[in-house]
Amino acid sequence: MAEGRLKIVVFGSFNAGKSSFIQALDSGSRNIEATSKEGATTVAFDFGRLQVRDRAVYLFGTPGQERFEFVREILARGMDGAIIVVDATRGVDAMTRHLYDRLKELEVPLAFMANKCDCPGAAPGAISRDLPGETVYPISARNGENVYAALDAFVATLVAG
Ligand SMILES: Nc1nc2c(ncn2[C@@H]2O[C@H](COP(=O)(O)OP(=O)(O)O)[C@@H](O)[C@H]2O)c(=O)[nH]1
Ligand SMILES: [Mg+2]
Repeated sequence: MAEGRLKIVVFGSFNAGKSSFIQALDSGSRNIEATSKEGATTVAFDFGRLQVRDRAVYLFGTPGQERFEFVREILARGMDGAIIVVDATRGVDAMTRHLYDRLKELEVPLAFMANKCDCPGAAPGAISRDLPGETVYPISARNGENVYAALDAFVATLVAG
């Protein structure tokens, strides 16, 4: 993207908290729904923006379901960084692993958000152990805890790199 702007695409399993994460960062964020020609399938994605470290950060939340691979590919074009949101009460599931493998192939800067850390069963440490060498930020998109700080830290790595 143009100088001063960052496109960050938010991935993760269905229900991990992608929409909530973007909502927590931009209260004016939009959840956009698109209905296919057949009328049956609704594809939803999110768009939010905010200022971080003098950068205009554009956040795109992708649909989590397997069948929306094509939407993820479109949204991922030209991204400066990728975030994978993981439900810390459920851990690294097959979908998370699949997204991680695909993003590793693209060699895009990547960070994980271990979400729902307000829940008693949340285990962000287990997520870190399952993803050796990766950065995992514990957050709660529900109460906003560490959400901005985590994005700020990730943006710092993008700006520095
Ligand atoms: N307790 C808790 N619930 C959350 C949190 N983030 C999201 N949720 C809930 O998890 C569900 C899925 O969240 P959503 O943002 O729609 O997930 P998405 O499918 O990844 O976009 C919703 O019921 C949210 O209210 C969190 O940090 N803590
Ligand atoms: Mg969503």
